[in-house]
Amino acid sequence: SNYTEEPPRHPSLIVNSQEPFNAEPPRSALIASYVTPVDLFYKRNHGPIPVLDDIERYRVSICGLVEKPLELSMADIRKLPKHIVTATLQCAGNRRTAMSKVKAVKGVGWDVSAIGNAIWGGPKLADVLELVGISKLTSVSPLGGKHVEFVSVDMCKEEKGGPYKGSIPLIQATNSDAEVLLAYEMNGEPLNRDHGYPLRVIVPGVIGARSVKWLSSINIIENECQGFFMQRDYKMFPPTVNWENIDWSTRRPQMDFPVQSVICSLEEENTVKPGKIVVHGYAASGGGRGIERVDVSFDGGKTWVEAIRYQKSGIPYVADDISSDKWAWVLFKAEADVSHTTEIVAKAVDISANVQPENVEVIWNLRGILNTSWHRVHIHVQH
Ligand code: MTE
Ligand code: MO
Repeated sequence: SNYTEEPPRHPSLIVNSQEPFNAEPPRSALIASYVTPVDLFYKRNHGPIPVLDDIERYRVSICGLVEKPLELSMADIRKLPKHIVTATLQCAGNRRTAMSKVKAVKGVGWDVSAIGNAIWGGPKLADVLELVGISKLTSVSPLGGKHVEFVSVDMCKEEKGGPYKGSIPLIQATNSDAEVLLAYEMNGEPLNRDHGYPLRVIVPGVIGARSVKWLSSINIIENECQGFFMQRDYKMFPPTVNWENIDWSTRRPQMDFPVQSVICSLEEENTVKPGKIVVHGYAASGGGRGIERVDVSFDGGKTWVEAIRYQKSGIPYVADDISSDKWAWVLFKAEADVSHTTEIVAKAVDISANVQPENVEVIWNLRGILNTSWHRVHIHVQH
C-alpha cells in the first residue's frame, strides 16, 4: 500500500486514522451551514486515495448480465442529462465511540460528525443503465433478485488487496425516483480526490458504504455482491452476538439508515452560566423518509419542546425548485432557560413515525454501527 500521494486536507479535521485517512470535522462545523463544505466533509477510506488524473483514458465499464457490455468515458458521462440531488451521506459507524462506552466494538472511533449534507451532480444511474438496454423500473423483488455492483480501484486490506465494492438491488438502480447518481460534482465543483474523483456513486438515503468512490465498473449480477463490505461488515446484529458466535450469513447487508439526530452546538460535557441556552443540531432519516419533528429536552428526557427546523437556507448552487429535500438532513434549533446541572437530549421522528431508541444499550452491536440512540449532552451550571 502506498500513502505517498494523499491529497492536502483541512487542518481542523479530527483525524481518526492517517492510513487509511479517516477524519471528521468538529461538530460545530456541521451546523454552520446547511450544505457541508467539501473540505470539512467527513472522509472515510479503506486504502490509499487512488491517482486517476489521466481523465482522457478513464473509463467506466458496464458489464455482467447485459447483452452488450459498454465502456463510458467521462465525456460520454457528461453527455447524459445532469441531475442534481441534495443528499446527506452518513457513515454507518457515525457515533460509534458512544456505543463503545457500553462495551467494546470494532471499527473507526467516530464521534458525531461522520455525516454531511452535499449537493451532488451527475447522471442518474437509471439513465446510464438504459444505455445497455435495461429499462427503468424493472419489476424484480427487492428481496433476492438481481443487483447492480459497483467496483472501485482502491486497494483495501479487507479485500485482500483488491478493490472496494458494494451493490444495490437492480430495482432501486433502475428507479428514476430513487435518484441514484453517478456523481462527478459535489457542491457545484468537480469531485475532489478524497470524495471519489472523477466519478462516484451516490445512493441517497442509504449508509455511506454503498456510495462507492472512484468507480471503475458497474456489473449487473444475479445476487448481491459477495465483497467483504457487503458480506462481513456493515450488518446489524443483535446485542447477543459476539465474535465467537457470529454467523455473517444470517443477516442482510445494511442499506437504508435509520432516523438520527445530534446536538452540534454543545460538546458532551459543558460548563455554562445559568440563563438561556440555545441548541442547534442536525436530524436525518434514510430511505427518503424526511424528518417530521425534532424534540428537545432540557431536563434529561422528562419534558420536551419541539425544535424549530429548517432546510435549504443558503444553498448557493441550485434553485430551490429543482432540488428536492427528501434525502437531505434538517437543521434544528431549540432554546430554554437552564438554572441547574442537567442533560439536554434530542430525538427525531421521521415521516413514517420512526423514533430514535432511548438508550444505546438496546441497540449495541459488535461492529458498532447505527448508533441512533437519543443524543445527550451534559450541562454543568456554574453559579
Ligand atoms: N468507496 C471506495 N472506493 N472506498 C472506500 O473506502 N468508503 C465508503 C464509501 N465509499 C469507501 C467508498 C464508506 S464506508 C463511506 S461512509 C463513504 O464512502 C464515505 O464517503 P466520503 O469519504 O466521501 O465522505
Ligand atoms: Mo462508512
